[in-house]
Amino acid sequence: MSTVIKNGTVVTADLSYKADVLVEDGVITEIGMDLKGDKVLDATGCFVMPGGIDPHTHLEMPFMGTYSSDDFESGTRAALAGGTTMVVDFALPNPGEGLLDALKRWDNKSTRANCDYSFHMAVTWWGEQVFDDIKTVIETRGINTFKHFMAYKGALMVNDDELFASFKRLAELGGIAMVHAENGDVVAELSAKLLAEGNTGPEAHAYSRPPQVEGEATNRAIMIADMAGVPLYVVHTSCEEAHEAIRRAKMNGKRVWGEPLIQHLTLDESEYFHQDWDHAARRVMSPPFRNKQHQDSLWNGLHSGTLSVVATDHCAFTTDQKRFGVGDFTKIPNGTGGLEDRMPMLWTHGVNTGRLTMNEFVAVTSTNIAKILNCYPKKGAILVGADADIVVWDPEKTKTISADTQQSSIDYNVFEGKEVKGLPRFTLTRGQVAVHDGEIRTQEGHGEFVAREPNGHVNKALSTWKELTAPRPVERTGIPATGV
Ligand code: DUC
Ligand code: ZN
Ligand code: ZN
Ligand code: ZN
Repeated sequence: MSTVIKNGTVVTADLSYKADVLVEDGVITEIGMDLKGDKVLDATGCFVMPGGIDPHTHLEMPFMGTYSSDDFESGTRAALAGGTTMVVDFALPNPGEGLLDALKRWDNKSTRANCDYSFHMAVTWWGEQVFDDIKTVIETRGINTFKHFMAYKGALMVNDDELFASFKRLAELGGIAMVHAENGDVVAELSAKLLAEGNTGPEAHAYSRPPQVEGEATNRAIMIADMAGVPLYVVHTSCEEAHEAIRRAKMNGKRVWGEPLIQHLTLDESEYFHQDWDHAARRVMSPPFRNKQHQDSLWNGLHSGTLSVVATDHCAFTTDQKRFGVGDFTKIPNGTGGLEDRMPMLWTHGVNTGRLTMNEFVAVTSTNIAKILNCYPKKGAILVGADADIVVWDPEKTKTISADTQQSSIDYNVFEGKEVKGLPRFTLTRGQVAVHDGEIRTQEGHGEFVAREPNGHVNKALSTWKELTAPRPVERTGIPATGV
């Protein structure tokens, strides 16, 4: 059966034009005027865009003594409700666990996905097995991205020697390094000091992770990646210090990307000073929300192109889970949700305000990351042959965000009460209508794994210089005798 999306305006990362889109067997088979199909979806007044890709989620993740509360079913249902048609989740090995064993756990969880998905692999410890497994993961599992935590000391954090070893291995095999860039040693010390001084509330979380810890780690990761020759993707870039490091790296010809989150773009640090403990704790995530100057920096990066992708770091905990941290802010599970709200919030605060063009919106929500992850144009494109992961976007549709109507399984929403204008009329996942005017028609298990090969990205801007200065001993005459 064929489906035709009629009378809309196709909006891609490059251009906007009037056309119908024909979908057969889950892929786009024709784009043109006056197309016919068995089933018609009316896109009058709407923009027909590539479905969103959220490259940063933590679904049902064991973390800080509990599990994040959205799983692959509720998480991908939330994604589709908001126009996102693919998520990329992080598979996390336990200490000493092999990468392939961790992936097995993620394979099992993800069978419930309502939309397509892929994985990044986390490198949470270093040893011979990880060295070997990276190759197997890249060559046999269709995963080319590897995340390293520079924070969460004593748990997920890896040190600089481990970073360098892993980055070199990835450079050799064509992988991309990713970092959670915060200086974990400094965070640990600041946290202990704050607690000792009686700062136990959620606001201390923000004090314990100032922009400098992120700026320092971002710079360090960029320099280590440069020495290893590996491309670097910096997740959840939240502040000017980190953005500045990425800007400079790009200006110097390094292949480095930055990923602000919708939360950091639209919510600020005042949330942590709210009178209500629950309100503040529900917004505890790392990095924390920042002030307005940092927000401006992130928005500027998106339209100037120094920041490439808007994600969510969707890692949802219930209020009861957040309360593990009453009396000790370091025990509040870190994480906020955003999968359902990323696209409407970015449209409302980006496109409707004039900060982003519609084409830039498509670039930062879908196309850029599809290219970086090497699944373009299967994903991230409205092109013949691409998967029919499509959002038919109604720019006039409005709603007030509320936990009462959300798909996420938690009991609150960090965007509660925010008005959005611009929402999906239809969301299609490989041609199936999963959302129609707010009505959810998702199908558990419909989602398929998206394999991604290495794509030849390198980070070798200084390679000619490196050859000239390759270390070699200078042959000298007249060496003075030693010990005289
Ligand atoms: N930050 C969070 O807030 N949650 C999950 C992991 C992370 O880095
Ligand atoms: Zn992180
Ligand atoms: Zn994360
Ligand atoms: Zn309708």
